[in-house]
Amino acid sequence: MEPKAYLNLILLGKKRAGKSVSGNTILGREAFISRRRSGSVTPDNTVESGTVDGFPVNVYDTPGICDPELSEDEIQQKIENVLQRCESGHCVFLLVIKADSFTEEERKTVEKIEKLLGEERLNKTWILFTRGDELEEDNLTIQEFLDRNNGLKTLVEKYDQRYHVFNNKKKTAASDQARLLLVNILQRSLGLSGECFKRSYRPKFLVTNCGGKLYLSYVKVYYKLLQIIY
Ligand SMILES: Nc1nc2c(ncn2[C@@H]2O[C@H](COP(=O)(O)OP(=O)(O)OP(=O)(O)O)[C@@H](O)[C@H]2O)c(=O)[nH]1
Ligand SMILES: [Mg+2]
Repeated sequence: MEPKAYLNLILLGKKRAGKSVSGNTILGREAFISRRRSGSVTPDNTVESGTVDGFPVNVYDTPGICDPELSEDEIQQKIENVLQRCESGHCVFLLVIKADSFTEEERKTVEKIEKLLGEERLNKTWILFTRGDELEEDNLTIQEFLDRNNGLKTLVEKYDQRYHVFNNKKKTAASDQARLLLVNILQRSLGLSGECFKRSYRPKFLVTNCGGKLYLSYVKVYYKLLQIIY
């Protein structure tokens, strides 16, 4: 039976940014194909369904912007197709960017995606940084990393701090990472800050489980009751 409440997550970004592998982290399985060596992999839109901690999601993987194997027009067409297709449900767009230097090419890629998305969808867009493992290796928190990268810091500010970091190499923690992403998204979608949750809505026993299962269950209840996500 088609679940009543589900979330469409649409992965967009430059080629090799880590879209497919991030989709795998979200779904907790090898749903999308990726390749280690250079060269683009995802030639077409693909959708895979699953759950994050019991919460139903559809994950849309898309071809990378700047993919040399596809013309700009082809890529644009494919992305427009996916945007039309997914919007029968609640959508969150994930702009996948490597937590690395933000080159001019990357900046232009972001601009292209923003143009394709259009003003309204930008409010439902999150930046998903990949390569959290490399930040860890460099002993950098995401905040320290952003402080050293003006371009990305400005971008994150533009998105009103709607960002999340994935370490796609850490398969063992995939479900925790996916759950935290979803909690962040649902919390923001419901317009509830952590503080507001703590003070007004959350019964005392939930306070100690802020990022954990109970917290997500609680958000889920709200989600189901209110059906107001976007
Ligand atoms: N170290 C590290 N590597 C990552 C991470 N995420 C993705 N990668 C690597 O980046 C490469 C590209 O990942 P994909 O998921 O295939 O990238 P994509 O954006 O789907 O690429 P296209 O489909 O070609 O546009 C692969 O070698 C991944 O293993 C991460 O968090 N850490
Ligand atoms: Mg891919």
